[in-house]
Amino acid sequence: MARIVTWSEPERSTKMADSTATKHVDAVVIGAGFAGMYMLKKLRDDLGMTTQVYERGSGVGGTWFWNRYPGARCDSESYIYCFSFDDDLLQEWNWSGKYPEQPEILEYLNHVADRFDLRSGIQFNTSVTAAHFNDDTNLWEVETDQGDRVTAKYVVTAIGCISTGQIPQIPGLDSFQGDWHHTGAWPHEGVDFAGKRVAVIGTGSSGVQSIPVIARESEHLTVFQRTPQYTIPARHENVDQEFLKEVKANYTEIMQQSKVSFAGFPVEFSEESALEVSDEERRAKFEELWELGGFRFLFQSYGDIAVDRRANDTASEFIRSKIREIVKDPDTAEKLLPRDHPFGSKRALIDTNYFDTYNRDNVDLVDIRHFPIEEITPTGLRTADGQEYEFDVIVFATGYDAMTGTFFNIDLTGRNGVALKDKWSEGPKTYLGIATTEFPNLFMITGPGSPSVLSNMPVSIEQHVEWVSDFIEYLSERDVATVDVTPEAEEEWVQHVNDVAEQTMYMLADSWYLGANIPGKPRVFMPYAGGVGVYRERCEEIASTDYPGFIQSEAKEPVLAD
Ligand code: NA7
Repeated sequence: MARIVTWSEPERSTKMADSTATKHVDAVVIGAGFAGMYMLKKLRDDLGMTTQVYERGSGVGGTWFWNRYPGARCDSESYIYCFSFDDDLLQEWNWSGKYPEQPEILEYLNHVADRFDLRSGIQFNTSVTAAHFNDDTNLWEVETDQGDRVTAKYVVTAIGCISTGQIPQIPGLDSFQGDWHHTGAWPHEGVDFAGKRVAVIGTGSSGVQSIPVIARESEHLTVFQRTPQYTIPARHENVDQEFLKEVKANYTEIMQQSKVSFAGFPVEFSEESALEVSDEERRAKFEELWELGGFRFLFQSYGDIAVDRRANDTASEFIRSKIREIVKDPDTAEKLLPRDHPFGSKRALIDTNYFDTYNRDNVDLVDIRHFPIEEITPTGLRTADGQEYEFDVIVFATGYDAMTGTFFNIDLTGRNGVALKDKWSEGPKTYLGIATTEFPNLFMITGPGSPSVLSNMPVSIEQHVEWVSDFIEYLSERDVATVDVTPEAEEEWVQHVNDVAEQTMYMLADSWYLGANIPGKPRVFMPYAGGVGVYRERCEEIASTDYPGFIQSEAKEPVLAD
């Protein structure tokens, strides 16, 4: 079992609510990141429902509240990594970074919270610990770690897809005399690396973003790499103000294009085949996109690199050639070459000076694929080949129990006391990634089975929030007591999610998309790879035909708990 990172803050409130008092609201929303904030606005302000949001952090922001590690930034360009529901908001906010850094995104979300008076609807420093559906009252009974007891007709989970950090179960961590941190629970005051010997374990997004910065700030950095990565230069810079002006003049169309696109970005995907052009032509295109930087390399090179192994090999080999070109020491370059999975089968990465960092004198790379870390010692760590390393700080960039981990941290039970953890023991099962059988009136924002992590998140979040709030409005107008997913609809959707994934490269890597990073987690592809636009169309069709796949039960007199 992996160790789960405990998320806490020194300023966390110790005040407990009066545990005997139960209040009632129409809806409880869990989480105050992009999803919970917009859900609050829709339910409270647009539908006029009584709504309570609980948020474990002391501020809004979700992922962007917690991920304060050096170099943390978004891989979507800033002009498209934002809400689109309010034209004035779109026009008034000015991004400074092309790829927004964590502080700037958090500032944006705080601005949104102020602008729509969202803080008044959120109880901070509060984790929801349990939510039980009561079959007699048709209400959810929600409990928090601050002693709150609340009943609600609806529960909406806005808990994030990548929000439960994992630290591998390596013996000895408690004996380590230096400091250690997980990238997703980074101290607010920052970490001073000056003069320190630092280890970074993990080379996913968080590792690739933080390694170049920590290398600059520390005396010495050792990177422990299990799987080498394909990563494309981001070519980060300040936002071009002329470009921003043009974006603002065309925001409606840009946002509309994103909503119907494949991945939530306003770009055309290439439909050309990598196998139908000459080697010179292909190389020239790869070079051009490598220079332009960002996800263009994935989206705008050749359509078949995501689905055809031979086409993919051409891109994978190009990136390996770039690594050999950039990294001066041939042994280090060799260790950095990704060979065991195709490009794009794990989360695609973009970086700022990642491979260059290995040319620094104060940086070493240790390949732990064959000799894993065996023990954390009081002074550092030891690998399975007997090598001992000494550190002042260890950074765990070791990822998350993605998509389901945060659900399982809540004692969530549905009809007849069925636990979500049991229901999903062989992998998450949902209808549209929004609802799951036996859990009536519970809606998930970007749950497993929706495009979520395969897309530009704010676009997917907005689509879910709007779909769910439209559905709640529809149910309220008809005085429906409970809405349940039919087992057939769920089965059919789960099958569809699997069928689509089978046609992609995603099945060819040990990734967190498949739960492969968590020992014992069922190997099931969790997000929906069919594309944002196709998915939206399906959701809209369901909404416009009285929600097939859902059973709407007759209203009965609401019975409030004592
Ligand atoms: P990721 O992408 O899950 O990366 C975690 C990294 O940690 C990855 O390189 C893992 O190697 C490595 N890892 C995990 N467990 C171990 C153990 N036991 N020993 C050694 N190395 C290990 O998490 P990130 O935080 O970087 O990114 C999460 C998402 O946030 C990202 O995809 C974006 O969507 C934003 P592995 O590849 O599993 O061999």
